[in-house]
Amino acid sequence: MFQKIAFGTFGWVCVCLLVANSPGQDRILPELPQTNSAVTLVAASNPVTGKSEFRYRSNNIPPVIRVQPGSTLNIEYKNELAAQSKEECVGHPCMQMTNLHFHGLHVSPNAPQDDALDMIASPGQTLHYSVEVPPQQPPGLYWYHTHPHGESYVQDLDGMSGAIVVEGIERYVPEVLHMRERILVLRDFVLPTDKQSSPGRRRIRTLRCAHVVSIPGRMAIPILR
Ligand SMILES: [Cu+2]
Repeated sequence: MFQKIAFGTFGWVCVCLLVANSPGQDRILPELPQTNSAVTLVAASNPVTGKSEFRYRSNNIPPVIRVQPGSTLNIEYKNELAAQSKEECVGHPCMQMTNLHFHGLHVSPNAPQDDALDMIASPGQTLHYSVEVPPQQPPGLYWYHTHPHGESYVQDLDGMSGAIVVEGIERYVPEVLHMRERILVLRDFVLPTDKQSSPGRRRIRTLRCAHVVSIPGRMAIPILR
């Protein structure tokens, strides 16, 4: 079990690398798309694997969403998942419902904010989020992921998660003001052999985020949640 988790953590998608020492190392992985304005996010089914994924600007790499404390996060979230799922949720084909949860943000649980119970989109439907980030929201790294009950563990393991950066960390740690930033997102995933495991063991849903700043020749400073 422990080995599987460790492998999953390191074996998946490291979206961005933090090293700045060598110009060549910068090209190992691309920069993540980032946005600080209204976002249109799409839930779609991968035509090859059948797995669920986020689409953003015609790509399937979830963006880093950057917000200021005291601002409003506007997201249009379209469910374009295939009506018939190739995946299994709790013993039956997934129903392809989806929504968003804003992990760690101190925001309202009522629609149109962080309402994971009543805001649900079936295929063909769109949700409109308008999330008011409080002025006292601590700066740092947070994340968003899907949260439809009974289905979210499959969607999250498919990779439907991304980072949220609440700006202003330099007010608390002035040393990072001129440092280079990299966002590191590591996700667990289920190995094929895990299909023989009990449901409890398959529900590994973990995302590790590292908000990283670095300068050439120095060790980076990760800020983990
Ligand atoms: Cu969460």
